[in-house]
Amino acid sequence: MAVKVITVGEKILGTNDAKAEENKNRLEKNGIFTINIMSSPGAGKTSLILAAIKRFSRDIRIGVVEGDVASSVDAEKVNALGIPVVQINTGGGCHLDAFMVEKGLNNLNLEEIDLLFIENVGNLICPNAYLLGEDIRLMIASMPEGDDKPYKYPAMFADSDVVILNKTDLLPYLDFSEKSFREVVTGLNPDVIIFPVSCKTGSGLTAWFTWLEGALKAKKKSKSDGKNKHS
Ligand SMILES: Nc1nc2c(ncn2[C@@H]2O[C@H](COP(=O)(O)OP(=O)(O)O)[C@@H](O)[C@H]2O)c(=O)[nH]1
Ligand SMILES: [Mg+2]
Ligand SMILES: [Zn+2]
Repeated sequence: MAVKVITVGEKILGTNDAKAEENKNRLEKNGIFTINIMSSPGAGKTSLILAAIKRFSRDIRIGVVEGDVASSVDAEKVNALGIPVVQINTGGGCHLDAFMVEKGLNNLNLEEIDLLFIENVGNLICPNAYLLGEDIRLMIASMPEGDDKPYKYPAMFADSDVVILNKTDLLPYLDFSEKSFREVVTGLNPDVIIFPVSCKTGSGLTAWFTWLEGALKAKKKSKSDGKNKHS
């Protein structure tokens, strides 16, 4: 099936949070665990999503909202694996907002999704300022970007629940200190969980998948506890 592409304009920040809350309630009602994936362009958002699809799609119903300035190349890759996906084109906008995500949700069958990935355009400056309705915010930093990025873009690291440090396979070619990276990131965000991985070799992905499985189970449990309370 062809990928659905929606072109959207940007809304002002003030009204975003109310719409994000609406999205969150809608996603909650459908028992969907939602991950907002942020990073610079090329850090590995699509690669991480595709790896999770390959690992989990037999057991877990996955859906994807792809946000890009233009094109549907990432959505085509997800679509090729038979996963429901909708492409949002921001037409120049450098982040997704809750209104754009709502349009995406309108084009997915939410009753048939347990885990939703939102790929959030690609920049380290502003996406953290826009709630979308997600359960967790995941930031990908890749080793070739350098270990000083948390100094330069502190808000992105401070506002994330999980940091994936990708492209560890390239370490032999780089001057990257994981120790220094960790120190700065945990200084900004003491509760953050950091997973060093390589989407290329698969190294480190098991730890991330195990964490994700745990989060999905906890979500399911809180949903069934909530149901029992109200019955
Ligand atoms: N060496 C290496 N390359 C990677 C890794 N993960 C992704 N890439 C490559 O980095 C480029 C950008 O990846 P992509 O997932 O499209 O990044 P996105 O723009 O954040 O979605 C592609 O050429 C990927 O094949 C990795 O762990 N190691
Ligand atoms: Mg991508
Ligand atoms: Zn922006």
